[in-house]
Amino acid sequence: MSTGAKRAPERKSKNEPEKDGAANGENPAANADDTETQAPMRDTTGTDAELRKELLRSMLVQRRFEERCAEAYALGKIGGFCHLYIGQEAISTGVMSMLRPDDYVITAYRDHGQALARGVSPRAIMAELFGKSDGCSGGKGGSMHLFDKATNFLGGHGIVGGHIPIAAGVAFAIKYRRRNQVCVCFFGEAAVNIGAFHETLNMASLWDLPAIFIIENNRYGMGTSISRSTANEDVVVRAKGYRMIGESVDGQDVFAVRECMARATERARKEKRPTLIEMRTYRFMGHSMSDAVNGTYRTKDELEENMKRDPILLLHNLIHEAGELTEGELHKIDDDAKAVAQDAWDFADASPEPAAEELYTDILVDTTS
Ligand SMILES: Cc1ncc(C[n+]2csc(CCOP(=O)(O)OP(=O)(O)O)c2C)c(N)n1
Repeated sequence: MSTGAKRAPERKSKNEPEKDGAANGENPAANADDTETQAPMRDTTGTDAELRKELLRSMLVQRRFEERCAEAYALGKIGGFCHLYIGQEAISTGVMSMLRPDDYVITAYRDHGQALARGVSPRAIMAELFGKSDGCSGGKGGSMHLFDKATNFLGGHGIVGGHIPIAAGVAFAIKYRRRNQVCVCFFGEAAVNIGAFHETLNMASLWDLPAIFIIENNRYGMGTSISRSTANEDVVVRAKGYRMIGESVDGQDVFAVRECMARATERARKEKRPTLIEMRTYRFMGHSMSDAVNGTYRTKDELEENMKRDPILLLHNLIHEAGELTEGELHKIDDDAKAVAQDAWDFADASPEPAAEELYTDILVDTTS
């Protein structure tokens, strides 16, 4: 199986999560070199071979789906903005694997992988990207606005940080109704400088809300590196300002993601306490489909070095070395993932355009009367 990346080297531990999980203001990741040094990936989350296979399948579906998105974009089948998640799949897969179906998920515009991992239909996602009527948002939202009521997937939001307060509202509703669901909110590291992030963390802590705030730190906001935009690169230390537990984990390691999520969901369900988690990752593509892959803001060498820690490759190697699946079985999972993407493409292609009257539905003001 080729994911476009090379085999991951063994790494020594440089950034173990803090023992008690509390942010202490000294996150060693903050000033890490371009490529992190990490302990070899170990499964400490109690998965069995079947679940590990499922985690790999989930990540591969996202990868193969988005490779087809890039192709469809080049062919003009997808228009508007389109941000690929390639390289970050261990986060979506690891997080969703620890949630219940009745939990809530809300995210920013880099949302295809998260929607797929959450269980939104690949057909409905691709149709949405193609702007077709069978899309999960009726073909009117596009890439950045995937919604799905059945899986409690609340978007897909284009304004950086704009959805973070909504997550607190959802968590408030959970608590008000005396339920024990959680609301997971994903955003990039650039959003931690937005005022709404700080206001939300303050209220989530003050009101003991069952929210889990996940910073996907891929180190760049469009073409601006975190070191040029953020006075304190230790993004998770912000939790301390709001008397909240903060953790920083290796986002390329699906088991590290799962472990951290186990603690955060328990805290949210039992104690109704929020958590801020930094998941350290890297995006393998440009910011959006209109950017070059590495651009002028990062070097090809940096990109290639980080691709050695392709999350899919790390899990593939672990499963292979444990002898759980043969090369042939691993290929089969990949072929199946490609078939899912092809099926979604065919479905989206055949789906009709939204009717012209749809211009007047799903809007706040009724202009028809
Ligand atoms: C309030 C606001 N300001 C600026 C933009 C333009 N913009 C779109 S994406 C982006 C970078 C965001 O980076 P990050 O939050 O780290 O997420 P990533 O793209 O890395 O996933 C910016 C500045 C926007 N959409 N919203």
